[in-house]
Amino acid sequence: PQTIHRKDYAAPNYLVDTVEMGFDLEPAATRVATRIAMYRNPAAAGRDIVLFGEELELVALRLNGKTLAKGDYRLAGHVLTIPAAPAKAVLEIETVTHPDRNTSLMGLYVSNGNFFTQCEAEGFRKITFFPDRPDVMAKYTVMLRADKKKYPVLLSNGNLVEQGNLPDGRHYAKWEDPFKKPSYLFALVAGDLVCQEEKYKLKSGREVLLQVWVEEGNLDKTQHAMDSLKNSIAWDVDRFGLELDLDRFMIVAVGDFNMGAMENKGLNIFNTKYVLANPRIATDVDFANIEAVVGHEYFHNWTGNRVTCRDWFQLSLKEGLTVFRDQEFSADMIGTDSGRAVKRIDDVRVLRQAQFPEDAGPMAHPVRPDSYVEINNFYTVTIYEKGAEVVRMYQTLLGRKGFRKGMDLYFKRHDGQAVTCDDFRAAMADANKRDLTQFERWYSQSGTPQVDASARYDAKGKILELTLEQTCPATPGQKKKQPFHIPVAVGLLDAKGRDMPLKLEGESGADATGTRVLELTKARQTFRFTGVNEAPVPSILRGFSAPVVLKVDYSDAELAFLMAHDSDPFNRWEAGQRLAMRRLLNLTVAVQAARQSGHVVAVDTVLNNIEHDGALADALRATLNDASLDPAFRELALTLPSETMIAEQMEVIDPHAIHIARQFLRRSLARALRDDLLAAYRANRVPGAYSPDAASAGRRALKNVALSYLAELDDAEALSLAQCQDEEANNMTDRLAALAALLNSTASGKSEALQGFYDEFESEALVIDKWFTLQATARDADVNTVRSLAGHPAFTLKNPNRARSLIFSFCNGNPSAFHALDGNGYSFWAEQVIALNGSNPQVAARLARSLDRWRKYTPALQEKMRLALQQVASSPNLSRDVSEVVTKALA
Ligand code: B3K
Ligand code: ZN
Repeated sequence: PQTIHRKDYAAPNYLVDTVEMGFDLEPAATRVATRIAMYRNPAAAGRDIVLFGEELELVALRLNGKTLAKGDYRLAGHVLTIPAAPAKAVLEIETVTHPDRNTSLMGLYVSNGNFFTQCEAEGFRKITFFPDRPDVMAKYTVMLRADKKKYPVLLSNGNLVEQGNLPDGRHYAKWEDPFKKPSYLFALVAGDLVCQEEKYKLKSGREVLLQVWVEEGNLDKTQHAMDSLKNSIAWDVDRFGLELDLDRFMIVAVGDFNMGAMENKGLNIFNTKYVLANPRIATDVDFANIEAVVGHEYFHNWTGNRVTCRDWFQLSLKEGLTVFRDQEFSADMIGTDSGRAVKRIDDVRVLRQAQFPEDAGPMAHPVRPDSYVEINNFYTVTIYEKGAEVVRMYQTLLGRKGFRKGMDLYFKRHDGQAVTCDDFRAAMADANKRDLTQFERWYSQSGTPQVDASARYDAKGKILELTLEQTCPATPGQKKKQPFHIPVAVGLLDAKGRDMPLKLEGESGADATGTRVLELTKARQTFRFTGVNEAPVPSILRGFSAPVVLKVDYSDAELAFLMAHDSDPFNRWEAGQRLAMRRLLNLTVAVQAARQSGHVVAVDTVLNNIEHDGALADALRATLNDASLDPAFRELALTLPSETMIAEQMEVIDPHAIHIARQFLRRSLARALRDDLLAAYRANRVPGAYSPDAASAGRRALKNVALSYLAELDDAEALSLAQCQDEEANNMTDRLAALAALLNSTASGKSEALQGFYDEFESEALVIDKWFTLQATARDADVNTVRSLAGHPAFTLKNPNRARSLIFSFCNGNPSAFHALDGNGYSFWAEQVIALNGSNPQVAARLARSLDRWRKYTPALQEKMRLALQQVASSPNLSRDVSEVVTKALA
């Protein structure tokens, strides 16, 4: 397959004014008539019209009214070229597609009998031939025709301008989108759906119609999405002065969907997982995710749709920015400072768990990549989450007000345009009269920078010298890196744990107490704080002010001190994680040593004999019992770094040793904190009707983490707590937590509990997904468990949510079982990747990434992983998607 390079970007030869489309919707063969009014682009040299089309039957092609004969155009692969075309060209194209055979879920497809589209990134070309690239923006008018009984609802972008009946029981609807848009934002939906709708008054006084469309029977699950939409609309006005520009805004839920959701103009299409919720079927996390994703897609209306990307290398221009916006939205919805901090910690956990490994592996790429084979492989945590961190750094450097000025200038300059990440950076720089030249490296250099910090206190001179040194590891295609522009937020704590005044040498004026943002721009820099009256404990990278790995030599005592006192909640949490990580790594090494000396059976005894760890338990107890702390924060503090996170800290990954070590630490903490955990469990029951608000969710989270620790002890009291909770719970959060605790214990009656759960929720697909995940990630699950679940009548690879619930959950969420020494996990993985490759390349390529880090594992596992990768690489009919992933992994 061919590699596409950013440096080869060329403006399109022709631009498009208007697009008129007519659809005759039939599952087996849908006829599409398209009329494109084009004109030669003065900014381009070429005179050929270049269109893309995939898996289409071309029925007719006319240029300015004249039918084109075979010799008048060239069709090579997916590219249709009309050479030396006139300056103004009206193209009429008739194509036929086969939605019912479309298992890739790109372009026009059928899900549960209804029609849906997904066009980003390059799905529009599966509907018609078109200059399907984001820098071609046009106005669309769409006529939908279909059987009225089967498809009573016909939706597309923009406003409904006409509808009526046709002969033979058919009907039509005509939609007009008043805004120019790139083809990737086109959408249609046709089917038997119902909606919850509301008229909503904007701040400006204009009234808009909001609708959430679902299948009949799901109307009891739309309220939260509707509330989230209204909150999003209000928030974007308050925070960024951005108002909804349409009279009508629709969200539609679909059960078969490759990703989370899609921001089609005025017609957002969502995975049911991010729309449907009520206390019976959705967890607190589901409720929070729905709010975030509804917000995310809505915010795209400005950041992505009104201002879009010039080319797909600029994807983070809209995604990084929009993730940043949804993160801020969710934080503001919680409203409290501690809530904001909890949200920040959650986001950083995702970054570390998923993006740091990506940045250190074979698929590492800059936030603005230089090349790709398949663009769908670049909807990554780097583009999204690291991209959001990059946007956040502007705000950290410029302040909230300065950031807002930059946003205002960005829209003033670029509304209605397709632009680049450089344009965004220029708006931030110009609006604030700042030089952000060096900041560009966050877009062009891949890899996670490391910052080494060391402090030296001069008691005589009352000076604290803080030296920061940055490096960045080599990544594919990038051996040497230049220094980044890194905002490092720091504070200094006195012996009582209070923030000290901060004044850098040579500065005049009042001292700022609290936090200050240092700008690290060189490879090594020393910052000298003056008037520091006692030796402080520095708190560095507060709020995680940059996406870097911070190395500091803290003693255990200093970490415990920061855990107890830091005014910055992020670093307070971070100190606890550092302390826990230290223990976990020591324990892992001890497990390996014990194994080597033949003590396989006596690992526990060996671990019990290594220095007994009171410090961590004491620090966690203090946090657990500190009623002044937000329960949600205490839950995060009590949660140990995941096995994946521990793995990333090791030179050579030994998943089994990690698992044993972490389990050991969980058990010993449970023993040490038993009474406190029981007390926390009891104190944090939430009485009364269920509400997903952050405060209640935080209490449930703390209660349930306490339960999961207690269940490690396998004693009668803990198990009966879980059993009671399973029986009495009035919501899915508590149900699942209880069931997980039981499954991971030695309690009897597990299979009855699972069966009962299944029977109760058989008709709720999203809950059955949870049922599969629960079993795939259970502690005693192995590849045979998963194989037999894959044979369950409710399992199908064709539905992405279901495939993810079982296969992905096992391969990515149960490391010690997946990496079984016999390599059976890897053979299973290879089979599934190959099976998915045939039906849905995008989802297959996601699964293919589970072996990204194979070179970091123990030699025995490495070899087995390499064989599995090769098996996939050499299988026939490999999609571009999967091929790119495994080729890069093996390179
Ligand atoms: N923009 C879409 C993602 C499309 C993915 C295409 N493979 C969802 C989002 O980020 O909002
Ligand atoms: Zn997005």
